[in-house]
Amino acid sequence: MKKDFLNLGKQPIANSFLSSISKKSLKSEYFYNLIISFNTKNFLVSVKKPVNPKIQYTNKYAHRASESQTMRKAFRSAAIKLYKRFKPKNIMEIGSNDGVFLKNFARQKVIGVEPCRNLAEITKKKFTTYPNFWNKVLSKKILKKHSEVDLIFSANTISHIPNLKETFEAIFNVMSDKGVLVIEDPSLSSVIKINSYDQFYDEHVYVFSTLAVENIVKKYKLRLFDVQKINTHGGSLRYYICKNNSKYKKTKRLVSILNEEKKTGLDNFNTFKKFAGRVKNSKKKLVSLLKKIKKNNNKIISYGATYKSTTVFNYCKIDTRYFHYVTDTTYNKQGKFTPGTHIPIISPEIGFNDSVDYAFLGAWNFKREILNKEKKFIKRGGKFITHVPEVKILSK
Ligand code: DWN
Repeated sequence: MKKDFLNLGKQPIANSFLSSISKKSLKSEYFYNLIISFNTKNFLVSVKKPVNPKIQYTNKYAHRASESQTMRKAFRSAAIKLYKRFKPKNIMEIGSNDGVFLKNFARQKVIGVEPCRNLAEITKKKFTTYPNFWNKVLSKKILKKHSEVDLIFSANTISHIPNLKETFEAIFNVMSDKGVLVIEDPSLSSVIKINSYDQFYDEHVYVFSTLAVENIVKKYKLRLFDVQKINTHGGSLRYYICKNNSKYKKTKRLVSILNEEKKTGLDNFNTFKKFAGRVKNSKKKLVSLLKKIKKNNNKIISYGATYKSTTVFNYCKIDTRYFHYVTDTTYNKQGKFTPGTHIPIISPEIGFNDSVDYAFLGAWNFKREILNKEKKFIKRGGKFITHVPEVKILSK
C-alpha cells in the first residue's frame, strides 16, 4: 500500500528554465503537485503522480554531467574500477548525458542511450548513441545490432524512469548471462539523515534504498549482490545487480547496509512522517534567515542553478524578493530564468563579484569544490548559506 508523507506543493518541471518571462511564456508554464509516498510493501519511496517523461527529457535538456570537476573525477574513477573488476567485453550506459562516463572507454566498446537529443548529439560524434528512451523495443534493436552486453551502467537515470517493469525487463533482454548491471542514485538514507528534501523533484520519481532495490529487481529475474556507498550528490549508492543464476555471491557490505537501513527505519512509515516534520522546520528557518539578512540590506544570490533548487525555491517561495540572481557555469542555463520562481540566471564571471554579500549553496553537493574555488569570496567576508544538513551560514 502507498502512503503519502510529504507535500512539497505546486512545482514546475525542474528542467524548465525559461527563456523569457513574458506573460505568454508564464501562462504556459506547467505545474504539478509534488507529493511523496512510501510503499509499505516493498519500501519504495516515489513521487505520487510522475510527470510524463516526454515533457521532461527534450532536446533542451540543460544539465551537463561533466560540468563539475567532482563528477568528472567520480565517473573516471568508476569507469576504471568497474572495468578492472568485471573485465567486460562491451559496455552500455543508460542515460549517457554528455558522455562523461563513456569517454573513459575505447570507442568500439561502448553504446550510449540518451533520450535528450541535444545531449545524444554530443556523444554521437564519437560513440554509438541511441537517442531514445530506454525500453524493450530499444533493447531488441540493440540486440540485433550488437552482441549481449557485459556491463550495463546507469547513473542518476533509473530513478528517473517511472516504469520499472519495462526498464528491468529491457535490461534483462540485453544483459549477457555473466553480465552485471551497475546503478548509481542518491541514497534515501542520506536524504533522511541530512534532510536533503530537495532530492525530490519531478525527475526523481524514485529515491531508492537498498531495501527497495533488492525487493524490486527480484521481480524481474535479477538479483542484487553488492552495494557501495559513494559520496556523489550528497550521498549515493552504487548497486550491483546480476541475473538470478549468475556466479556472484551476496557481499558482506550488502548485508551490513541492509541492516543499517533497517536501523534507520527505511522500512517504517513513521521515519518518513518524522522526516516531513523536519522538512517543514527547514523551510521556516531558511525563510526567516533570508528575511533577516535582507533586512540589513545585504545582497544575496544563489550559487548553482540546480534542479534541486527548483524544489527549495518553489516550496519555500523564494524568488527575486530574496535573490538578485543565480549564477551557474552551464552555458545553456545562462540568460534564462529559474522554473516557477523566475530568478535570472547569469554566469559566475559576471555575477559572482564583490557586490555579493551572501550566496545560497544551490549546489550544496559540491560544497567542497565550491569552497575551494571561492576562497577569495570568503576571505573578503562573503558568506555561504546552506540548508543541508541544517539551515546555517557557513563559518570559515
Ligand atoms: O539526477 C540529476 C542530477 C545528477 O543532476 C538530474 N535529474 C539533474 C541534475 O540535478 P542538479 O541540477 O540538482 O545537479 P547538480 O549536479 O547538483 O548541479 C550543479 C549545478 O551547479 C550545475 O548546473 C553546474 C553548477 N555549478 C556551478 O555553477 N559552479 C557547479 C559547480 C561545482 C560550480 O562550481
